[in-house]
Amino acid sequence: MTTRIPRIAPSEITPPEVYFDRRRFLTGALAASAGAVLARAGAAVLPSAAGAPLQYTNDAAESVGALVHAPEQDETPNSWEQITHYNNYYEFGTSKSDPAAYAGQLQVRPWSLAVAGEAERTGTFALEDFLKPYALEERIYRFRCVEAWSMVIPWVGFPLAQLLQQFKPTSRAKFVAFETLYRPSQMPGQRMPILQWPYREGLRIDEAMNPLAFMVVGLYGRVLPNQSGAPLRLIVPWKYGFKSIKAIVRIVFSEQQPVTTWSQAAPNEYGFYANVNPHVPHPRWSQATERRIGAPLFHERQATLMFNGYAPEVAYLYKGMDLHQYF
Ligand SMILES: Nc1nc2c(c(=O)[nH]1)N[C@H]1C(S)=C(S)[C@@H](COP(=O)(O)O)O[C@H]1N2
Ligand SMILES: [Mo]
Repeated sequence: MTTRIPRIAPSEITPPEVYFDRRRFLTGALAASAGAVLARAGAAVLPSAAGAPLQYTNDAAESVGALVHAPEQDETPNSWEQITHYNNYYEFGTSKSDPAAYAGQLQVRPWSLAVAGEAERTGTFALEDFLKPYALEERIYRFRCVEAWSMVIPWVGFPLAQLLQQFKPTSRAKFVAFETLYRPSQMPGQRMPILQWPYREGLRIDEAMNPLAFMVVGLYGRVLPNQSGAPLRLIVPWKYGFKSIKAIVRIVFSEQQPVTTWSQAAPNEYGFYANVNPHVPHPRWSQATERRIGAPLFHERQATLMFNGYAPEVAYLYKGMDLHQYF
């Protein structure tokens, strides 16, 4: 059973302890009265200002709280400050502080998205129209970068599976590919040959249909800041972070496995599948453990979990595949 509870986002950036306390409070206080208010599905409204409060309709604990649970790891969400000041976003530079410093210059309005390829519905859509069909919800996911650091992040968005239901990929579609905006005038990293721009990623259709695959427009109940991938990014919590492409402008359904930026740059280091796997080392470093961002200095590294702790939800996707081959 799903109860939908309207959420009132805090009016300022709130420390995680307070934020999560308030959420528990709201759950109790509003559960009885609020059912009807946002019972209609869809009609996501995305304010244009980064950091503006978002409306969403669930409590994360009800949404996939159970799926997120991995008691062998610390599940305390990272702070807004940590999540938005330690980033990978090479369009703005290769250092972790570059995105927070330079992504503000990117104009994320107006924004349009193209959907193409093997689907019943295709076309180009203004962001506002594109988002209309979806009810936003919150998901608290572990996030694991291939560089062996990790965070816990409260995202706001909608399941990628719902997007597929809207555009109806045909039976020929085996993959879905995503492309980031290419706009060197506002993305200084794109003026340098760091990667082959635009950044591209992709999933198999059955991976995209998994309920954990998530399209993100918000963070901590607020509109996503630019450095986190505004206005729309992907989050695939059981895969290394580079699969979670930011600032998406194009989605293509295809029969062939799409070329992805990192596997093109270094095929021996970054595969198409890129499932988090502590047993398969990266050629230059182990994946057995990870550093949780914000952990106290000299704190022990924590063990990395198979599929980042989401094995019960996603292992079926890879039955019969040699996971050592599909790094
Ligand atoms: N367009 C684009 N998307 C991207 C990247 C990038 O450089 N450009 N970096 C990826 C990598 S390596 C990681 S770990 C995550 C980082 O997301 P975060 O900065 O929100 O933690 O974004 C991914 N998505
Ligand atoms: Mo990453």
